[in-house]
Amino acid sequence: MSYETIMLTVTDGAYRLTLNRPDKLNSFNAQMHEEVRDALTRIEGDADARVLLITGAGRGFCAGQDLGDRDVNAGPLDLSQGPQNDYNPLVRRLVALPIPVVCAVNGVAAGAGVNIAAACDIVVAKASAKFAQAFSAIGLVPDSGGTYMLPRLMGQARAMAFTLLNERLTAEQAAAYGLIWKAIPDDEFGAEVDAIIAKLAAAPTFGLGSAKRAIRESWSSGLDASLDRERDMQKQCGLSPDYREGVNAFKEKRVPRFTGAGPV
Ligand code: LHQ
Repeated sequence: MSYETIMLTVTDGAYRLTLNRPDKLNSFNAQMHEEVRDALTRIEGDADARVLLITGAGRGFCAGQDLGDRDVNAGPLDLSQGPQNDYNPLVRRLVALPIPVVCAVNGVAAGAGVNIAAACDIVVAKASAKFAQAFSAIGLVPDSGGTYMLPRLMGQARAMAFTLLNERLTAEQAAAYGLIWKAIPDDEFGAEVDAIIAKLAAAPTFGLGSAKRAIRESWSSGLDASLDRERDMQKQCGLSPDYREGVNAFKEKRVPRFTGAGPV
């Protein structure tokens, strides 16, 4: 499939997916959902994938659903279709990807745009970027996992006020609240994102993917189950060539050369 609403590149296992409807602040329409689905299928099927970056073209990251896509005056609409067919599978796939997913919030994020970012593993934002939950302004409930991720990341008091008041957060606030990893000065943003992606593309991917899964699964389990999960995952990681390479490189005081592979 060739893409019109996204861009997808891959170099040395580092995928970069750019939402590309800048005149609509990269809001999602049906075509964009279809193209993102196709891109994720490609990435999921690539055993050499090491990291995925999601970002936006132009001055925005993503303004959520394209509000021009539906005629709200044409009769009752079934809004469960968007979450069911598009947003829920997207969030589930990002969370399940066995590689780190980095979100580079290059400008305003609103509605599902915030919650898709929150579903990614590492989120950085341009210092000038803003975050707006937006749903409450049009009488909707946050979807795309917002009611799950936001209270866990920010705490309920902040998640609730962010949602109900629809106040815009600056990137600095978002970082201070735990919604994102960090805000980066605008003029350093591209270089720092590149450095994060380069680091993750050269990392022991199986171990990172295991850590991602262990942290995410801890949200729905207790300490005992988490300890058991860590034990079982450590067994698998210990059988990976990257474990041996990491220890050998440490002892030999050299830079490790990781392949990303799992147990062999
Ligand atoms: C847009 C949009 C947009 C179209 C800006 N659509 N054009 C799931 C399931 C089912 C149904 C509903 O939705 C969902 C998930 C959702 O995400 S619902 C929430 C949808 N998103 C919003 O409600 C956000 C609406 N946008 C905004 O509040 C503001 O535009 C933000 C805060 C994103 C940016 O504000 P500004 O920086 O002041 O920019 P702007 O408002 O001037 O927008 C720039 C252009 O982008 C403008 O077009 P124009 O032709 O006038 O330059 C906007 O119309 C367009 N745009 N968001 N979601």
